[in-house]
Amino acid sequence: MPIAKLTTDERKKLVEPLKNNEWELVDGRDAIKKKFKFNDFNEAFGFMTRIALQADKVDHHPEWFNVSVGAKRSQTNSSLRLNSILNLQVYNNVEITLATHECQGLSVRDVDLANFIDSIYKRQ
Ligand code: HBI
Repeated sequence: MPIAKLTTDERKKLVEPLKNNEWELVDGRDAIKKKFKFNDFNEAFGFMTRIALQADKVDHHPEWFNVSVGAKRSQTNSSLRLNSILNLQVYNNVEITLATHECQGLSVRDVDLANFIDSIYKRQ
């Protein structure tokens, strides 16, 4: 059975609660995204590992970036150097986008994975 895009009613019931929990709709695409923050890379990667194991189990995969909060392109070289000296450039942020390629939009698989992700996230 091919997977179906969520209906309007399903979006009200299933996506609205996620939006109240910091998930956002992605511009120009039927997908949801959320940023997660951790104390350090170790915690961020531990979180990603648990999601990766679940993704493998349910055969549904996130699009994600593991980024550093202090390493923006707009920063000057000297402030990037300072970050590295002070060890502030830790890859402690994870940005996750969920969508279902098969139906080219949001499906119940994204809702399930988002709820799993929220259930293991320990807010800093
Ligand atoms: N992950 N996000 C996402 N969307 C999919 O449609 C998807 C997936 N992981 C695996 C998967 N589909 C497989 O079912 C197909 O690639 C065969």
